[in-house]
Amino acid sequence: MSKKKSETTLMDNNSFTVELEKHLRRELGTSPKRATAHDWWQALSLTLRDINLDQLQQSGLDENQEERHVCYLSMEFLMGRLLGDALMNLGLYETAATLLQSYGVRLSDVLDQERDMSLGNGGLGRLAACFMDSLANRNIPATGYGINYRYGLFRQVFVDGYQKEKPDVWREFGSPWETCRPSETVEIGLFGHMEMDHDGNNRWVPSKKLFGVPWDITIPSFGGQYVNRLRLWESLVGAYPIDLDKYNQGEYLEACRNLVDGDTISGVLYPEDSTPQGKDLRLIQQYFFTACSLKDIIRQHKQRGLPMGSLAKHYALQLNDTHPAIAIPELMRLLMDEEGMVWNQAWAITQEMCHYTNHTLLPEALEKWSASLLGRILPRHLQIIEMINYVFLNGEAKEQWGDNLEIIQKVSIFEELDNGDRMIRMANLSVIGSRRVNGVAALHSGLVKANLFPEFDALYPGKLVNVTNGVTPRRWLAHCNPGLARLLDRNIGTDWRTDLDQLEKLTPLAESPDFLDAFANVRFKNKERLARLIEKECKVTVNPNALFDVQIKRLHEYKRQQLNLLHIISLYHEMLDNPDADHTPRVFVFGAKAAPGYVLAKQIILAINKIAQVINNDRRLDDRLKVVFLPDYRVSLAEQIIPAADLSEQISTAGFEASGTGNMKLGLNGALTIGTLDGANVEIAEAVGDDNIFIFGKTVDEIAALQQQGYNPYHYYESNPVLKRAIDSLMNGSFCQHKPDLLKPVAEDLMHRDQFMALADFESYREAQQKVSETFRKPRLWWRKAVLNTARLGGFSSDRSIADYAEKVWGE
Ligand code: Z16
Repeated sequence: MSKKKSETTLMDNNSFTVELEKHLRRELGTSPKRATAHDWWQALSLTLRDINLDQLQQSGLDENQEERHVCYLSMEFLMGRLLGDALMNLGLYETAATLLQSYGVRLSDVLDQERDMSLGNGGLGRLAACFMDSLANRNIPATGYGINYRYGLFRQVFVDGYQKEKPDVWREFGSPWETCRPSETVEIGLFGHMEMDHDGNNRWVPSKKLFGVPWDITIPSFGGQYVNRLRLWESLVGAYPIDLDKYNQGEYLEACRNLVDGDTISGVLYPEDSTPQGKDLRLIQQYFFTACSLKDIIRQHKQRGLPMGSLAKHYALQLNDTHPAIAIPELMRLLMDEEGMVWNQAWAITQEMCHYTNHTLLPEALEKWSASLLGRILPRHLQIIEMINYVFLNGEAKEQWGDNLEIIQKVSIFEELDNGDRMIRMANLSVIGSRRVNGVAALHSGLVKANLFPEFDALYPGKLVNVTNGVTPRRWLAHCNPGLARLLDRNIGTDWRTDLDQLEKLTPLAESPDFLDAFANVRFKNKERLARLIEKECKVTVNPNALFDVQIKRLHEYKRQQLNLLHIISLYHEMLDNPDADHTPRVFVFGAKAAPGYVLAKQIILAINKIAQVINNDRRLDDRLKVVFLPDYRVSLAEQIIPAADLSEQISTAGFEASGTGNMKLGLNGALTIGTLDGANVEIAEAVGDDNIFIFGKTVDEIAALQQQGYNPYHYYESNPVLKRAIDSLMNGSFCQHKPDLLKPVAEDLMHRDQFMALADFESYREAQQKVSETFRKPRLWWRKAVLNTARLGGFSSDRSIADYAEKVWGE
């Protein structure tokens, strides 16, 4: 391949056809004439994977020897589908469409064959995927390290309005995107005990061995020139996991035990978003992928002939939340026990290599492991953590705070329980062991400093920083919204894909009626497309001229889907009271999965579904109000909803949503935001201007003050007749005549507990929603605001986030 040719596309049409047909014949044993849509999907994916693998050899590996390699450690990578994005990145979309057409096959049908790669829960996992994309686009040599779960996040179906979980069978017969690298298998230990060797040193003798087999996925930049790698570990117990002694004694089931155990570790993703469960299998998963990744890094470093002392100079570890925080004691163990370093040298390297991203302030979401549990699985690591804590408390901490017991107890890695056990605070360990700690939005990072880690901020000035999240414009604009992409190309050129600040050029066009019409036209087509999907999935007919009001995110009390629901009920009542008034037609769209054990979240799903059923079938409304809950919300579904959203619901209680990233995706595609001053909403409001966003609700300070004085939701219920009527209708069975008590738990929680103060923000929310309705009735005004949203959100590209990490976190 010549350099010149590779500047436009990496492969010409003829070679592409040849490669594709070769895969059809040799990998799938079929031919273009007989191939099914699924065969075409596999063959196309393999062809693109090959192009990426060729480029991978030329990127990161030989060049950039001097540049620091970024290792992004994450339990979750929510990649979604890969083919459409890859075709776009490699400039082969049209080529593929035309070629398939010549065989009478539609590319869209082929793309639909792909199952989402749902190896993540929500924001944190999708952020990791966007960051992989942006690292490649910034030409930063990087590897994403994670787990090759056999089953990703459960598939969601509704039965009588209840959420039911089904297994996510995403790669039953392998995935064309994954390449196994058995020769780079690593071995790790678990359990066992400590022994004293003849030099008086402690030695860990693990009683279990576990193998990690790497599966690689290529991550191309836009244009395909630069390629990085995502490396996901699969667990295996032993190269030959059948116990032959037992086998020979006829104990076949026992003989296969290791097979089962090996499969279990990387078997399934834990489905909790921001509520860790503290189960030992989860800790083993965390250690498994972290230890495999560190072994892999050290092996590469040695292969390059570099001395261990320079490890931190060549590698930066980014810990995505505390899930991989066991990397800190594991790195210490490797450097001391395996490489023979003394404590201080190992600690200096560890502290220079590690960087930790915090994604939440919710106390229940901060990971803590029981010391006895951790000590049973990883005895050596417990010792090292104790030593880290000892050195810290008797050194830096003592110097700073003397004998101030209250502070010492707060900054200690260990929390002493009344029952005698101790809990290991993984966040404290991560802050102490890292060079930088970052929050994910300006407001959040401020709260991390002021409320979560004020002592650490005082002790380590400059360690705590902010890097505001971002989203990749390749997937979340160019690929998911081709209509808007074409409109942008015609009006501001094509560079926005890799330089999202170019969107600023749209600002003057917001004053052009022709442009506004064209913009609205693109949006109308997207809404028609979503309407068809809603018809198919929910059997509900919606009017594409209505306002599409969208809330898509995990179901969580703090995200307040309940607040949205209360507003919907109040609109319903208003329409029934004044059937002849000129109501703005609305379609409410929900997408959300609840953690299987989160009872209240599941009840909220049930409530939305039941209310939807009543409203959608009420003839009196003249189709002016519809509510749909699209099942199985996931990346590929988000790609269809987002380009069609008019209003983006970002209504969390101020101070609880660390950043949010859906807010960025929706705004970029031209939705207006209705939101609280929480997470990245604050920066979004600054960027788009107060006139182009609907802000409501209590601020962080007001919420804190209310909490302080003792929050009483019943007071709001009693004193607001609209609110009272909405909650009463949940209580009295208006939405489920034959089971009148069904939605009571949701109503009762709101009236008597309401942990996230939905009732306190209800009136302000309703007023903001009234402004939304009024504005939507003036299309010119509405679309002008929408265009300005797109124009001013360029700063929320994950390319910018990665540039910030390079500068503020991994750099000097
Ligand atoms: C998660 O997705 C997030 C936080 C967390 O503690 C655990 C999980 Cl699985 C989310 C935040 O809730 C969200 O505000 C943020 O935008 C996202 O992480 C990425 O930073």
